[in-house]
Amino acid sequence: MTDVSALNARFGIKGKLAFREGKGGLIGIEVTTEHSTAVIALQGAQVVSWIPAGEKPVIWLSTGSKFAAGKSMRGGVPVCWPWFGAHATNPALSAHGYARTVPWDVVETKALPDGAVRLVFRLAESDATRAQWQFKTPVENHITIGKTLDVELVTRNSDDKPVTITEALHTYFAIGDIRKTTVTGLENCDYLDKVDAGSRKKQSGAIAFTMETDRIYVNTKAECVIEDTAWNRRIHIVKRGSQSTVVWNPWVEKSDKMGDMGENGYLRMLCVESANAAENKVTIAPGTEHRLYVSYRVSK
Ligand code: TA6
Repeated sequence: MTDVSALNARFGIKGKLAFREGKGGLIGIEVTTEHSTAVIALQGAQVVSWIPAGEKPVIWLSTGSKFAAGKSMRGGVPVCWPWFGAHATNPALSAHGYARTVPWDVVETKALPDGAVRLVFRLAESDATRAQWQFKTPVENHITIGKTLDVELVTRNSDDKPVTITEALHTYFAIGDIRKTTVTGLENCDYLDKVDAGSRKKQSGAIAFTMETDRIYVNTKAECVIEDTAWNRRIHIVKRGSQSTVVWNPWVEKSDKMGDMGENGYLRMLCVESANAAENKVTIAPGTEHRLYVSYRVSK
């Protein structure tokens, strides 16, 4: 179902949740609660905005982002699945998998007793997806909009053999100034430094940003905190079912080359991605499921 009026008839919630046709013909879902507002793109089941009441936006979306069927959006909470980064064997396949650029179906929308709104999406499999991924692994994205933003990616193995995936909730956070921002929680963690030929290093102290930064922290279940001194706030990142945390800022040269980061976009964004990547790939036994969960909140 991709017709806005039919979606509103079946899944709309008066005063809380409405489907709209957005830029590039993509369908957006506008969620309004007493605690926060959000916008979710149906393509990729991708949160593209989350604004707690009385706060600045927490999720960043580039002013230069493209909006078109089959194209990834620059910002929000992209779902990287069923692989993270380059495909292991086929360079012709898109980095970060296909989940973020294909249609998803709405399974359920619900107004919760605490004032939050919950949405469940399922990736719409097709010949195009099956051509890239031959396993029977239905995947859902469960999103709760409330005092926190909770996202849970659920992969079920309906196949008769184990299936191995890598994945990430590739979240772009909005910050005041990357040069005045640090990340805590990953002290003493090993990481693979993608701007230094993937060499393995150990984190010493908080992460500060003075150049392109692209690191996969491995074997960590730690909560992270983005310390945003420019906007005088903290963003707390809690996760479950994730052994990797990716920290990325493209800095100025790469940002200019990317073409969809907007004017000096790199200054106002930071990716802290809850993932299972590199050595932390996940093998799901037949008949079982794997859940990757994050919860975001802000504090002063
Ligand atoms: O998660 C960090 C990263 O893998 C970077 O290396 C950079 O490529 C970024 O993702 C953006 O990837 P995308 O495919 O969305 O342009």
